[in-house]
Amino acid sequence: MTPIKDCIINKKIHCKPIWFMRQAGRYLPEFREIRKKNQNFIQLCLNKELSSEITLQPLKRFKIDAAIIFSDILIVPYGLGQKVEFKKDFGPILGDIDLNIFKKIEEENFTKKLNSIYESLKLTSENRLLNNKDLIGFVGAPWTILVYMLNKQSPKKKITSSLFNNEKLIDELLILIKKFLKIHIKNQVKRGASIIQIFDSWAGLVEEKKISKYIYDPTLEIVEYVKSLNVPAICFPREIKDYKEFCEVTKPDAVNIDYNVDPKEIIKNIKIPVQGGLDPKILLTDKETLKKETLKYLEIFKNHPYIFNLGHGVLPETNPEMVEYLVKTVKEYK
Ligand code: 1CP
Repeated sequence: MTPIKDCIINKKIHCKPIWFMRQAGRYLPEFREIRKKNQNFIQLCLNKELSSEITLQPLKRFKIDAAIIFSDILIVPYGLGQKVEFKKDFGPILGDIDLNIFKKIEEENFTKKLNSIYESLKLTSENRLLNNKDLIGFVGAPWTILVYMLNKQSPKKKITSSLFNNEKLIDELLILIKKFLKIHIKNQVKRGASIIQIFDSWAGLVEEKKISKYIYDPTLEIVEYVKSLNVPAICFPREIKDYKEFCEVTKPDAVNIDYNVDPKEIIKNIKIPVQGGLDPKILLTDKETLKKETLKYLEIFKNHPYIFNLGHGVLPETNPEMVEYLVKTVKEYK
């Protein structure tokens, strides 16, 4: 059994496995080198050799316990037929919503369009660097995908409050999103993903009275689907107000906490395995601070199944040496 599965399934507390959200990406010079020559980000995700190479880059540098497939949560809207582009120094830009187009997409066309990603998973899972390590597949949670599809850009830049006025459109869209997220999950698992992480990066934006409709119900449905494939589901409901309630309702196998929550409160309230928490900005400070903050999480979760990770993705300004130091600190902790 891999160290992460040992933690999630057997609830082992003695080894603290480690991997990072956004562990492959712009902070690595070897990634920037490939990216420079591949301006179209979606096409890069769809290049199975390069995608597999990028997925393995962090494993060549660091003693981490998992690879996460190099792709993006917005590949699902792309597969559905919405235009998706990534503009330099701006982020994603999506095209208009056309339900008539989306409704015509069948499982077979969708799978064909994204087939290189599944091929990349297969290629990566066969690589010897993956020996006794997990290959993490992922999706965006239905709510976060809905936000990007309707807002057509990152809500960090701007969010229009009237976006959620058209309930009929939203209801239809949610059904389609859930259907295709499940297909994407199934395809990833078939080709070698051994864990599925569900990123709800914008969970914190939901109004309290809409939380069941937009977060709890659809997430539970996706978590149950992942479990039905015999693969663990890790949820990351970033900035959700109540992690305890979220875990009780959606029942993931493990939960990734964000850096705004107090880990001491989490340990009191949450029984399932926990992942993450450390503020990625700590990696921009110095080794002493990094060690102190890392040990804080390790001490708090000493007697709890805990997978070391961050409270959000590795920042592009991060020095890879700091990541290496963090891994060393976790691996040497007894
Ligand atoms: O070079 C570049 O400009 C591309 C930067 C980049 C990268 C490396 C983007 C654009 N996506 C990715 C890869 C990616 N995205 C991975 C690969 C695997 C790994 O972790 O190493 C994963 C898991 C994601 C997931 C993802 N994409 C999320 C969820 C996690 C999170 O960070 O909250 C989200 C929200 C996205 C959307 C996205 N993709 C890229 C950008 C710039 C954005 C927008 C982020 C925002 O709205 O602020």
